[in-house]
Amino acid sequence: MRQVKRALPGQCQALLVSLIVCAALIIQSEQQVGDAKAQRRHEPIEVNTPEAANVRSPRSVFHVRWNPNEKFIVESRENPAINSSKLAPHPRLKVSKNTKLTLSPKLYLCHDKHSELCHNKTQQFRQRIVQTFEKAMTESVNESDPNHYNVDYKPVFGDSFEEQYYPSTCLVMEAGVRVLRRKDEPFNKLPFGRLFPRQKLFRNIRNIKTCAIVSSAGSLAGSKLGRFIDTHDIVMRFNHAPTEGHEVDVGSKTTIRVVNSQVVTKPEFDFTRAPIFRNVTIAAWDPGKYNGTLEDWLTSADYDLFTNYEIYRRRYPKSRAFLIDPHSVWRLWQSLQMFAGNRAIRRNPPSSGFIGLALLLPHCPQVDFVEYVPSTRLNGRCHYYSKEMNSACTFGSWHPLAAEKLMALDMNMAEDDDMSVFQFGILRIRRPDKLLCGFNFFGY
Ligand code: NCC
Repeated sequence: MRQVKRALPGQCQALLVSLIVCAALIIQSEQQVGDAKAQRRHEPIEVNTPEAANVRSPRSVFHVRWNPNEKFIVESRENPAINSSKLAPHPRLKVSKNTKLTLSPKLYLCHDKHSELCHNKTQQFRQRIVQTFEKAMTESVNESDPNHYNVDYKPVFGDSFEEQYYPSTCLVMEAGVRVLRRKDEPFNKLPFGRLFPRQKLFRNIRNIKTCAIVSSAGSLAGSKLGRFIDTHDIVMRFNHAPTEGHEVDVGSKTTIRVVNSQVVTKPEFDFTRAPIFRNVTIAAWDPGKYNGTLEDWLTSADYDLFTNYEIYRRRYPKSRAFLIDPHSVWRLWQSLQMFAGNRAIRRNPPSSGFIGLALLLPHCPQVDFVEYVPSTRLNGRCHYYSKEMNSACTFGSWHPLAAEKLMALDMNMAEDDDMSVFQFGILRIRRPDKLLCGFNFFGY
């Protein structure tokens, strides 16, 4: 859980009362669930290093302090990440950085989860990863944030909080990330809206027990997590990330692909014909502007995904291809900013990975997010399917990726907690109990 400190003006007293009731409910609920993880968060980290002495017991990952004596593990250079004449100039590329990994993750690798040495190595690795995310967050906003999307964020509660406790999973759920439906305005009046499938996003939702989200991170290479991934009822992948030739590491089952509008639009991805986009559910997204209407979006999407979406849907009328509601993408951004509290996050949409998590969580009691928060397999590669070395893909340069991953880490409920995340690469997120959430911050 997260803690935000601000001043409290008088007009919010009623709100405060409901907050206190809710906080009591939350605490009670947590106790009922017997959440051992929450307890562990309040215990001091037992790491036998000088740095560890400086680290306060974290209430959330945001409360682990950056230690200025520790060498920052990622070097940044301002070269573009991709140098391809095929790609149109776009702000996403302009701010990309080529970053080189200088940490040696292998030093922290271990498997004996019962040994103290392994426990300590894992805690040290966690610390370095969290510090890197923290540093990336503080660097991210001022230097190169042109506010391309006209983000005009006003904190939902203004400066009205003394203290606020709210589980991160609830914040994600309340963003209500969703796909557009035929009945949604203005699509109910437009011929384009009739292209949306009548079916729901997932079939037989009651039978869904476990879901895997497979990040495209380079650290999946050599992981041998394929069999584990394939045991899940739903497997989510991103963009054009392949399974063929990588089955041992990433599995072969795909239920849904979340694809960004570049992938839908650019000829090199061949969205309307490539086999990789067939016989799976597709959830395509484009952010539009922060306060833009859906009508605006239809004419000013970042990349015009509508044309290829229409071709695809007409060519395969039985397909399950959906468009994600861009308003819900920005609500997710707001959830992320609320989690970050008074630390401004980058004013660009979340990555497909985080959007995918928010889309899936309401449908799935347990989500295993694979190699999203990097494990000791971290190798500096951008993707498991390419040789490009670029740590910015992992630590963020354009999306508010560092904040996303800190928030995801805050949601982790894996049994072995840090061992699971940092040694095995699996972060487990449980859908929160309805009693725990229900604030409806966004009132949509
Ligand atoms: O790289 P990308 O992401 O397709 O990765 C999918 C999701 O996996 C997680 N990821 C990826 C690499 C890495 N080292 N660590 C990770 O955690 C992220 O959650 C990511 O969202 C995207 O989010 O859609 C993105 O798409 C690419 C690119 O458009 C597509 O791969 C198609 O080429 C973007 N790269 C560029 O625009 C240059 C990337 O910024 C975001």
